[in-house]
Amino acid sequence: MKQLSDHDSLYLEPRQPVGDFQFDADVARVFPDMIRRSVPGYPVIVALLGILAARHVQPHTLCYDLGCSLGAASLSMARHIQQPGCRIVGVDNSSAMLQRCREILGQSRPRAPVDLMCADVLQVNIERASVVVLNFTLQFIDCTRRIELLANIHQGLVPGGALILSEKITFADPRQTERFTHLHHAFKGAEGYSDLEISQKRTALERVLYPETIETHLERLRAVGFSSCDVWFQCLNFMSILALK
Ligand code: GEK
Repeated sequence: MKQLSDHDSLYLEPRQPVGDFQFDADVARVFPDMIRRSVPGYPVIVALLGILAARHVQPHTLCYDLGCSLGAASLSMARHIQQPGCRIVGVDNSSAMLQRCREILGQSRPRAPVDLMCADVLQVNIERASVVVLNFTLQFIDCTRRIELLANIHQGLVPGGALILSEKITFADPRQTERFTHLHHAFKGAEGYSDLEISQKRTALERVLYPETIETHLERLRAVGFSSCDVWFQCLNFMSILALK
């Protein structure tokens, strides 16, 4: 069986200049290793996502995994969902990520069917959804368009449906942002990334990933109509919210 993921050494050598981060074939090849060593708590979030999804999924509905990358959240949902007639829809706008996702799904034979779509999440029509997952995807969407995406998700959810939103976050107090950023970099160092790798990756993400505060996320979710919104996971400057329609 083909190895699940290569070791991430993409930013090991000096880059001049450091270009913007892209979800290309090189990233797809190392992605599981990259995200596990970069996002503290990622394996816990993915494991719990499936359990949360199973709690809120309704029979004969769709579960969306928006920005599905290699399908980790889709597979976690497929592992736990018991309701009849459910399909999972994985959406990503990177063909390289989806190609690798297809290979992984082919090897995993998920219990619930997973359909993949190569599309911009802003263009997808969400319908008959009982669960929608945005696992570290909203942070890559233009801030001015985030409300439109969340409103589209809310209208496409059935009553009682759930959105699971995981994001890198910032804090109203810049000293707290600095403290947690420092700790996050220490986490990456402990995971084997060098100072150069950490700083080049940070530069690559600067114009691509825009974190917001927990308060901004909660206010926007309430503004589009979610009735109950709670943070269910936080580790340093990463968190996940469960929002119910
Ligand atoms: C996981 N959820 O492993 N439309 C569609 N896809 C997009 C868009 C967009 N506008 N912008 C970014 N993406 C996954 C991890 S990674 C998070 C998600 C990270 C896609 C992008 O191609 C990438 O695959 C994913 O969102 C973000 O649970 O790398 O930090």
